[in-house]
Amino acid sequence: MVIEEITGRIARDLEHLKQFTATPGNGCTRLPFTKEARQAVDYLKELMKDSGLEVSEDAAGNVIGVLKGEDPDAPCVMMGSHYDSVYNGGDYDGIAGVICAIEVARLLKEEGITPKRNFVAVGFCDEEGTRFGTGYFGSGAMLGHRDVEYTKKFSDKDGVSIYDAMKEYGLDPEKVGEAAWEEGKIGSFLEAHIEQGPVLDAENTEIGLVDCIVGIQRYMVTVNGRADHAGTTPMDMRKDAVDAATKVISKIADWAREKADGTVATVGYINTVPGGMNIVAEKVEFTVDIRSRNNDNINDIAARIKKALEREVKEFNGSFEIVNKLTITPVELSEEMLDIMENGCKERGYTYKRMLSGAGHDALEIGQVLPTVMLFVPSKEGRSHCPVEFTKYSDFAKAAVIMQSLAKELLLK
Ligand code: HGY
Ligand code: MN
Ligand code: MN
Repeated sequence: MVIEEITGRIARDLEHLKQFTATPGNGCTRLPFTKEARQAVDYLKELMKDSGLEVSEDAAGNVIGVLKGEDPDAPCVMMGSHYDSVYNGGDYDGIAGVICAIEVARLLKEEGITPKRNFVAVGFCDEEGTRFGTGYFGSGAMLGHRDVEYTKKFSDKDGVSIYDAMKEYGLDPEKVGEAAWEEGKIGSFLEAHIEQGPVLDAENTEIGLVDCIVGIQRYMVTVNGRADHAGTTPMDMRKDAVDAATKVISKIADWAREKADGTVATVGYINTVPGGMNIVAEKVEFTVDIRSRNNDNINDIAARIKKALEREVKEFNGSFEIVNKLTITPVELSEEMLDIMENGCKERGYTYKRMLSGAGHDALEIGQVLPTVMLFVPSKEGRSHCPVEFTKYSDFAKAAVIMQSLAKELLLK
């Protein structure tokens, strides 16, 4: 199969998937357990079936296609990514990695490879954590890291819990534990993904070989003040949650700038309640997303945020809550598999570089416990998590070819 034909197939599939968004014309919004997720999953199932895979959907909402090996009980080679998106995101984040996995299965079959072990293509649900503020729900469930209590603990902006959203979607959240694979059944995990950053595009490099993924901690902070009249309440009588919260928020970026190792910190969401312009806010909610290759940096910034909150709320005898929504440590990826992919790039004359991933991925969750590797393709001007996100289809074809050669080596061992 020549690269142009592979490019054509990938283009056909990704173009078709673009329509499954809740915000047509304004990027991809495909949140877990929604109509758009259902539409995308149904299409992925069709593609997997047409590619001769054994198709299923698990108790967590992941979609799975199996290319049977001689010994189906041997630890499988799994490849995939997520089919959900952020609000108004791009058309390639996650979903392109799912299509690359299906393309690898197609290429293995067309080459007439009879694998010694199963090759499993997977589309994970809710990697982003956008709807419920968490992350890695599908891949976490597959590893047995998500239970019924977890599904009841987190809710979306409308107060719908993961538990209720799963029920509405047609899943039984009481059975989420059934999505877990028995220990030893997954031998390795491969993920192709857009870089979502500027490095490859700026350096005109075709392939990123990811050797490390940053750790992440995510928090939802609520600062409690007192609702008052904005006009009649003297400044020294206020319990002003916005004043306190913004004094803390304004320091977070500088605390990250002081660090090295790709340390970043983001306040992506701020909300005042009740949100009237002539009301001193009763409370302020804001999120914090802290990442670094060095876990000590993440812990240090989280500790400084808590300390600053204590100091600021003490000023007006207020209070705050800080809920941890995600804690995951940095992961070093498989040198052995990176070397195989590096040889694949050399054989095909693709330019490549080893690099850090500042974005979390299902590979971050799975890499905590299993041999894992990631491959990046360039993002135009490094833009992602926005409608202008763009990657050439021919780049995905290169990713599929490199990953297929890696998968083949692992499947014939
Ligand atoms: O947020 C991330 O790093 C990824 O896009 N889920
Ligand atoms: Mn993303
Ligand atoms: Mn992603």
